[in-house]
Amino acid sequence: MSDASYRDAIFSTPLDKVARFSFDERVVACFPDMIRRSVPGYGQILAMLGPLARRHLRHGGLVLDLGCSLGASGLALASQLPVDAFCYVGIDLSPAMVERARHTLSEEYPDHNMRVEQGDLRQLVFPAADMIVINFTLQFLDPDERDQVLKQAFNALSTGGVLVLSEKIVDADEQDNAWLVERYHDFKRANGYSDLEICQKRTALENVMVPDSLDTHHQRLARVGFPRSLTWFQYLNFASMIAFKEPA
Ligand code: GEK
Repeated sequence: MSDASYRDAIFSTPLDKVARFSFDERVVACFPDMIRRSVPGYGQILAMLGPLARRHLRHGGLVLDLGCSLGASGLALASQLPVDAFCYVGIDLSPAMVERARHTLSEEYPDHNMRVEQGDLRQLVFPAADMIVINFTLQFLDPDERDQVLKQAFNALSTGGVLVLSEKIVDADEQDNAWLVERYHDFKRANGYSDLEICQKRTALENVMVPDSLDTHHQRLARVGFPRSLTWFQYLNFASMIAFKEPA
């Protein structure tokens, strides 16, 4: 596959039947463009990973990136931290994502200790880590499977370690939620998506991506063992949280 990142035009023509969204070769080819134009705050969240690692990672500690796609978190960390500051392991279910992520990381940062493995984070035995990043991936798991994955993340973290969890969210208040969704569609239009693309993508993601409210997230984080968590970033209906595994 070529290294070029194409413009996302997957839903630009009318489709008789909109298929369920999947992370296949077509999506991989335009993924950097798609996520940048579809996720408010994506770049800002990535840009904060360096400062968060500087604050919470011990020297040379492991950053585990679950649902890493093309390894954007690894690239962001490598652009900000020296070679010996951290190790990075990315995990993703999609073989097409993994293949391309491996290629990009080794091309762009050959001297950093970063690798990507194909795997299902619902079945993974998590390695011990100092920082775990789950950016926009928990939302793709069945809601019943989310506790178990976060419990594993909690168990895998060293004391003093942190989980960074970024997600699309729903607002519990129906009126506020509707307003946020409308402004999100404005955000997508401003980034060049047509009404047809917005509508067809929405259909494709129905039942594939099921967002929770911020309250549900923080309650889940507490339930699996994190004594403290907070929302450090929100842009419309997209948010990033940090959960701390502190000494008892
Ligand atoms: C980024 N974090 O660029 N196990 C492992 N991976 C999975 C699973 C699973 N069970 N289910 C879905 N995925 C990235 C962006 S994208 C978000 C994450 C989006 C993977 C899936 O293959 C895809 O690569 C990723 O989760 C979600 O910072 O596309 O909105």
